[in-house]
Amino acid sequence: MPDTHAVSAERQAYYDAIATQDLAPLWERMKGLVANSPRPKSVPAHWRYGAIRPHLMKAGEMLTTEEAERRVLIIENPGLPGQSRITGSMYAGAQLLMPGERARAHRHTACALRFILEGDGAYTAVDGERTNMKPGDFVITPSWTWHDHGNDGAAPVVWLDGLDIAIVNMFDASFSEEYAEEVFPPTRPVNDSEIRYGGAMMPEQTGAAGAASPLLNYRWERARETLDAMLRNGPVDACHGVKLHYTNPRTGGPVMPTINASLQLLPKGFRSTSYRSTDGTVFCVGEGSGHSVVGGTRIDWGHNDLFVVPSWMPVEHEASEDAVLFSFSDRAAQEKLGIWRQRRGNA
Ligand code: GTQ
Repeated sequence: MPDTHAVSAERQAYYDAIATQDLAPLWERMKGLVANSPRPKSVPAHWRYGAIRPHLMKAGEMLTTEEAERRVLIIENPGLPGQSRITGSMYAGAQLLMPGERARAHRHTACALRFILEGDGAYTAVDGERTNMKPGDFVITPSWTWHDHGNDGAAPVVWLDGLDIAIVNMFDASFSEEYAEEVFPPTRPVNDSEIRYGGAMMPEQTGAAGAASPLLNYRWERARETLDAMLRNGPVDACHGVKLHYTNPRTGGPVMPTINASLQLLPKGFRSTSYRSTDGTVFCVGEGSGHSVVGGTRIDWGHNDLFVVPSWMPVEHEASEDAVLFSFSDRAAQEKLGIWRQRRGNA
């Protein structure tokens, strides 16, 4: 962003001359380039599930998954039109699979997460392991893993997709390919990773931990029970209520190298104190209702709604009934780069 001030004719001529050599004066750009604090282009935004769903169902009538490969409505931040981003770094979409449908096998450098919104007949298969998905489950598709989706149930299935596409593209590091067949052949039993890694114990094994969690599905039921028990036992955090981070069981770190995901319980009547962090965050309402004030904008949210808190904007949450918020952000990447910051309270 150029600083806005009058420039003398001599300097303007100089700037025009150096521009022909692909040079530019840092002193005109410094303040915009190296900002004193984050200036996100993304804005606080809210999508009601009731507004997304009819459009998604219409797409279900209009085109098949053979045509679409993935039948997804991109959820795009109004501050970043045409950029397929919900925050500065994250992609989000709402994906629909009708009964009996398949979404063919492919893989890409970008890593993906799913948070299931509706319907319990679908599965995702990752490198040959299927996991059946139920509402509220959190499922990962690590970078460069073959994945296909299918709905064997009787009802439509909808989930939220989150991908680090903008990060991969910022590095100009995107590769993708389609598998020769529609479905990648099963290599392991259904839910195998959950059996091995889902129980807070580690299988005996040698070798270093991979870049992503070996556990593919983090169940809603288990997380929800834990949140309830933590609420009973206390304490409740002033900024976050009761909050759990999904972790890689081998490292205790985030589920994937770039993305951190969390689930938090805001008990009925809870009002959080102001919080801000440098990871612009996507929230999806897993249960209940309430409102959040994001940089001065009030957002009244209900079940399956999505909303965004851009980087460094203060947020306060209030729950009008027991509410559970799923969220994801690029915090994992920022922490690795040593640039992540947070501020609790209004200081
Ligand atoms: O399900 O593999 O929303 O590759 C965007 C890109 C979903 C997927 C998206 C994808 C997928």
